[in-house]
Amino acid sequence: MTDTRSLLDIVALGEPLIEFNQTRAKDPRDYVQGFGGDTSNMAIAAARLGARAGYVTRLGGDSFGRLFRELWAEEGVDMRGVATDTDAATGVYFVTHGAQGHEFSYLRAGSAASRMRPETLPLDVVRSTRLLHVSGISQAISATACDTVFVAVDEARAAGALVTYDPNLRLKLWPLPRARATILATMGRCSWCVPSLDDALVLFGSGDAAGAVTACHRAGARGVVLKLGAEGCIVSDGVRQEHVPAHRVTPVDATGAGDCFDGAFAVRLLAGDDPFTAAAYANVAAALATTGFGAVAPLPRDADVRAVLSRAAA
Ligand code: KDG
Repeated sequence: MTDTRSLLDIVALGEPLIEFNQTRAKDPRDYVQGFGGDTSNMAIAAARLGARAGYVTRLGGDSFGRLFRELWAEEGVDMRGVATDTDAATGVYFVTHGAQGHEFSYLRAGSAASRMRPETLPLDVVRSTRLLHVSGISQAISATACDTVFVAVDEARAAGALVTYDPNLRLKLWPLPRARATILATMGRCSWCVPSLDDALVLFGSGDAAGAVTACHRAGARGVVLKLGAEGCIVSDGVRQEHVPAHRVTPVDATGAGDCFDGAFAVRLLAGDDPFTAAAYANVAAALATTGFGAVAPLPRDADVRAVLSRAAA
């Protein structure tokens, strides 16, 4: 008989990053310390929205690694898949804000997470989830992390899990031809590919939103959600395609909004929503995530999202 206590709804795999986010104070050297890392953001978003979420990564044996363990414990994110490398560091990134939006600067080369490799993958965790979430960043940080993602995806699928995949293209981490080859190969293995329009246009070289959805399907993605930022998203289950409008807010910082969308979409899919309804919920969650500073602090709870949805329906 299966021990249902060990089953998780959602497991994300990747690299958590300690965040230093530039404040709007007069001194541009003022930063507030927070937490980031796309897949960790996704797992926390999913936990706040009611899922049994877990995370797979490696942390450094440093105070930043300990901060992450405290954070995930507070957020109820299962850490059976988290290991510590005493001789490596936890990655860090800085967020600065300018006319073009936010910019990331990384201190992560050689980090503990980049040392992930297939032999150390916690197979029990990956095989005991209903949905695995991975990203292009999880693959870009090192060749062994990339191999680990492929093994995790194959193992999760073999165990019957859904796989969601956000290409999260970061050209500071890898060159476009390698990113493109890896990302297209991964699209062919996922249940739902959830790219941003900006990333898709770079990946596919040209085109428009409709062309990007078609290109993701051609690469093998069974379902596609193309995230359009303030314009909402386009959802295609391979048969039906629909534009799902955004919830309008006044954004303060969009860091992590796409990750919040991914978490919310996954939570609602697993709860039994059709993908269009799940995307409408995720649009609201992602919009609320832009109303505060940092990737994690403003992630909403289910009640916050429901309050907006019921106001809109009234
Ligand atoms: O989506 C937000 C993430 O990009 C941010 O938290 C940092 O994971 C990060 C990265 O590698 O850019």
